[in-house]
Amino acid sequence: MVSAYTDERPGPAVIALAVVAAVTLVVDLIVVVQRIGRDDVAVAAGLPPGQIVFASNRGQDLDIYAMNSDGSGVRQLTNSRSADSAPAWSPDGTKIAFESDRDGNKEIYVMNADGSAQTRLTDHPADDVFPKWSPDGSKLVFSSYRDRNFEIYVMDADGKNQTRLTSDPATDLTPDFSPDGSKIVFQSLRGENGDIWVMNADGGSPVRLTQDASFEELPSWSPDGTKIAFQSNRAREDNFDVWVMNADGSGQRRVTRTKSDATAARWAPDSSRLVFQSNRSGGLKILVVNLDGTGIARIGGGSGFSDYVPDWQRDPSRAVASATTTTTTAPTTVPATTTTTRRRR
Ligand SMILES: [Ca+2]
Ligand SMILES: [Ca+2]
Ligand SMILES: [Ca+2]
Repeated sequence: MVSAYTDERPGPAVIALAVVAAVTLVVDLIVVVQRIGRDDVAVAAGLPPGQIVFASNRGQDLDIYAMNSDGSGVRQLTNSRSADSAPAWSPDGTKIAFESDRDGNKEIYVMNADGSAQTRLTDHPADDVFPKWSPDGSKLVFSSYRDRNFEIYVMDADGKNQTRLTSDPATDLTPDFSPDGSKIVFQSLRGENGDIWVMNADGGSPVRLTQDASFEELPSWSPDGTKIAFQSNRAREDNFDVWVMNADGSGQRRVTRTKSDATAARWAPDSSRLVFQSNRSGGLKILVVNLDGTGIARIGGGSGFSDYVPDWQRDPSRAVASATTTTTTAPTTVPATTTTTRRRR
């Protein structure tokens, strides 16, 4: 199963694999120790306001948290014994859509910004993943495997009228609306490797925006509508960086030049910079970067756990009222080393 943004859940223990995993972990730890000190980054300051919602394994498993854009006020929003991930702010900042396998397979859920009223929107045995809101908040676009390959679907924000927008045997994933609501950008493997495509909001007139033999994934449309961020390994095999292009596909340029993967980029509410995840300091951290690649800094985070898939609240006037600040506890799961499915050419 392709999952471009969450780690695979562990299967049954196999002794031989466990030995290999243990050796790999030791090697990884040595690499991490070597990197700490030379590859860490400053703590972010002076960023645009607004809450950043993200997934983290800092508790017992993968749950959804929110924090201020300076990393303060971390609050745990979900606490299920399952993997809750891919959180997405509603445009008005009052709700968060997310995916979870709490009911046996991945479904789309929505909750209030304080974590209350968690409600399932999809109900299908196949995986339903990666929700994103329409600009008016009336619809959610997501990916579903219900057709035996991933297709892009749209539904009303209450889960009604689930409608398929793509129809291609290739994997179609990770959609995101344009800010004017007229188009949807997504990643597709139609070209044998991942590329970024855009289509009309009704699924018509799909156009391929990237033409590179590497993997282009996880597109995110800027709030001002002019640009699309994505991740690509075209610069170096097996290392993903954040890239940005104009909304018509022109002007593709690399933003990050990190030693390890920089992935899952989303935009600051003023389109001035990007928030993304990177394992550059051992365990995934949430970082910010200016569009010209300068100003890389860390938001929140800590040692011994990973923070994933950030999404920046676009209406910062909607601060979350309930501020039950969580205490960071020792992790009980091994931090994932990457959230990007490795698919080699
Ligand atoms: Ca499902
Ligand atoms: Ca498909
Ligand atoms: Ca490509």
